[in-house]
Amino acid sequence: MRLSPEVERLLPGEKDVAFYEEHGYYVTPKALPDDVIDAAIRGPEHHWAGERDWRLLVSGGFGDWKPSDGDTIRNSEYTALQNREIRALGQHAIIGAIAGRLTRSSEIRLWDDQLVSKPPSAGPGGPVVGWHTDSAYWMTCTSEDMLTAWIPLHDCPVEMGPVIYVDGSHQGPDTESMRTFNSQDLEALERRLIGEENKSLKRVIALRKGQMSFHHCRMIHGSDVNRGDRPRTSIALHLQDGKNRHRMFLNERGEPWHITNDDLCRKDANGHHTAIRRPSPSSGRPMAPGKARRSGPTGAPREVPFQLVMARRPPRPRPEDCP
Ligand SMILES: O=C(O)CCC(=O)C(=O)O
Repeated sequence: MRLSPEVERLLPGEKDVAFYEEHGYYVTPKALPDDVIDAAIRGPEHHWAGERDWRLLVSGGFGDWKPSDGDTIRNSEYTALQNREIRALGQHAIIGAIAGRLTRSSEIRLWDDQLVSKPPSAGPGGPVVGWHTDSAYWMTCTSEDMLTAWIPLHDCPVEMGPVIYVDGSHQGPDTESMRTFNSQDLEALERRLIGEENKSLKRVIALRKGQMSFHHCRMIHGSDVNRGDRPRTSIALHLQDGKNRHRMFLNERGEPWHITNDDLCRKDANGHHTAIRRPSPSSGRPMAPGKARRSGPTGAPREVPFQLVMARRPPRPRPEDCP
């Protein structure tokens, strides 16, 4: 896609890309116009009220806050596949263009998204997002270069609990098991996962409306209590670079790893999902972990890109759409 000169000016340059590669994050200037954010902000309200513009192919197994869950952190996944306002934001050209620059990739695809809203807390505690890495949840992905655009839907000063990064942690070891998004004891996690010696590497990413912050999939990150006077609402748009492929991954118990994307993504020409262990064409034995492939028409191994199946028909009309 050809970008306008205005968009081109907002893209990270070589110095910014080098910063991202070294530190694991990149904060944009104001890149999303106010009208784009203002249009998107209606999306969460529709979504939380149970309205859906498109239905997902699966109905459980992922974050999906409902009013009966109460006044806690609201974590709703795959909202861009279900809600037109959030999809419009996620499809804004500049997001993919920035992600493409940062990963030096000519192709960026949607992977997942999380609408995260933290209610304000006046008391001693309050909901937080536990220190974690995104890649720890994405074990069926081959790419080491997946990334997330964190997009608050309003000004997000420090007191509202924006995302916090541990500078450079994407280069560290042992981040594969940090599946602790839901852990509520930030301090205990910090002692265990970050350590006293790395405390000074924490970066609190306060943003103005229209700014975004991108982080590497192995980056350790979380967020603290919202001490503001209104909900802190953001979209974490998880993105995959062009080379990402599905792979078989077995957990500690030897069971195949499974995430919702495995159900939402394209199947092969025979209707088989590549996550299913099946005999290799040559040996009749199960394929080795990490080698899940399908055969092309000639029998040559062919990798299958992860590609979400998005409904293409127009969204359902809402009462406010009718004259
Ligand atoms: O919204 C937050 O506080 C955390 C979001 C997050 O985990 C992410 O952007 O990957």
